[in-house]
Amino acid sequence: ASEQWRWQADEGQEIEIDKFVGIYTTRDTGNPAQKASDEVNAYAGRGFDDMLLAHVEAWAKRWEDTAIKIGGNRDAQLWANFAGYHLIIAGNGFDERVSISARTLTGTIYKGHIFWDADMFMIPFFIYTHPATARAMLMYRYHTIDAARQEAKDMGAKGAMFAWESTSTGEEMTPESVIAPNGEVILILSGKLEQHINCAIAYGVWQYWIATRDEDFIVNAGSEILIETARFWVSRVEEHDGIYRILNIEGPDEYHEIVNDNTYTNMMAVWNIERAVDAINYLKSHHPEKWLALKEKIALDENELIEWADVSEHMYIDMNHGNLIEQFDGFFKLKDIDVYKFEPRTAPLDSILGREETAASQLVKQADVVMLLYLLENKFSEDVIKENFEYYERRTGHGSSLSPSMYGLVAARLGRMDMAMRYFRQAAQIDLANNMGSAAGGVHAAALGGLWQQLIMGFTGMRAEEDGFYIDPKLPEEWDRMKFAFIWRNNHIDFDVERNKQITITIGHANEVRVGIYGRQLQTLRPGATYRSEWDGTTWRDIDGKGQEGVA
Ligand code: IFM
Repeated sequence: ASEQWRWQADEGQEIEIDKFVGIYTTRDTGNPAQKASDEVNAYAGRGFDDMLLAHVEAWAKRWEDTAIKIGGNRDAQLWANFAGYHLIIAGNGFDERVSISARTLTGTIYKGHIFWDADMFMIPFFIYTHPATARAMLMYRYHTIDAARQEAKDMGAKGAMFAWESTSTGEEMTPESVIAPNGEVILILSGKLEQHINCAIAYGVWQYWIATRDEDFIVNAGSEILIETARFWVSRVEEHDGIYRILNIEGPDEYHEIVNDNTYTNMMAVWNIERAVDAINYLKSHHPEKWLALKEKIALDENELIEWADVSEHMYIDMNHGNLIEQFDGFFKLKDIDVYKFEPRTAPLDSILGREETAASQLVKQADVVMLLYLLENKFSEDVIKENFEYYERRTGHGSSLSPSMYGLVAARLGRMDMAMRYFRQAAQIDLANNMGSAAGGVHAAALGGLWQQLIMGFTGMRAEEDGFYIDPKLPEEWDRMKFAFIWRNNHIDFDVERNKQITITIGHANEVRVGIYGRQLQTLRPGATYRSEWDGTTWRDIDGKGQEGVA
């Protein structure tokens, strides 16, 4: 679109031009030109200053629910702001037909395709800062579920298998191969094998449901996603001597393709089935007529649930290596490696070793077992978490931008603050210092979402559960304070953590919330009140409202 203006300019005269642009497409309305022009005229009538003010106010409101203030470390503050800003501008709570691609709209790598990056790494940020955007992203999955059902059918399976890389239709868009700089044709198997994306989508649905209690969503969309993805897993497993196995699969670690029983996938699949059962029970007890309608819509015979229970109970989970979890069957037989022996290095470890040697070694590309230690923390003892973290940390090359923040998060929960800070810096500098050399292709949005998760789920130790949420702040030594906010079930909650001193929690006016120090009982905190917890030298004391403002 171009326009020309002509006028007779007098010497010294100032001319100011305000340009208003409206964009609509036939996706939005039957007559996009008319709609765009009506909108432009309406805004132009308000004038530029008025619009600028509205824009500033909208940002201020958004920042109130998002901003994290870090005292004592200016760099960390800038990194947190950068992550929040980029995620905010990438999300669109008004459009359920799109989600956020791996590099947002800032670059062309991955061609705007949507990966598990959106559901596992970015959606948590939106759930707690702008639930409408999280909902729209999940509804994108719901609107593309027919393509996922077709994919499952084409594989001879039941239920729905979501695409590893998708666009507006939900069909599989992962390229089948790429040509390496040396001319070698490299097959890309992730489109066929990284089926753990189903669990990431289920995870997004469940986290959103826990944090928002959005009945309309769980009843009319979320349950169907949980059930159809669970159904896929039940038909995907193979039974061998009473044990269910998932063969020929790829977990998050993309250096090892076509493996058997990737523990991450097996355990998350069981989790997926269990949450689907929870959703069914919820529908049955709270919305029985909706349950009957859904059952009919997806032709689900309740006898299927007997098989679901059997698969959940008898899925193959490695228990042959003491506290250590084998990433997949045979992983421990691969050649051992210590990534620290290659430091300092500038090239990714898989290019130093070459593809074949990498695949034959225990070099891990990105958080795989370590993701489990975070996502399914309740399933493991502290010793199991520590031992596995240490084992995999020495064997992970962080060849994916999704990795450092997850290691940083688990390190923070374990109180390994120097290491947590090192990973936090590494994750933050992927775009800001181009430390992976790929920033020109666009911002690494999953790393930005991961950075937020490291801050909230890692450094402040937030754990969301069905009955309420827990916190357990452990701040790096150089930070004296961290202020942050998030939304829990419609309520804006402010936190002010003074390192090893005091936590102040101010509850918004919407409703009461159940909050606890991690490892202790949940307590009921009243709307509009302020509570505190003090550091006793080793741990946080129970949250105390007595004598505090707003609490009787
Ligand atoms: O989804 C990721 C994957 O886990 C690692 N390779 C890049 C993808 C897109 O960011």
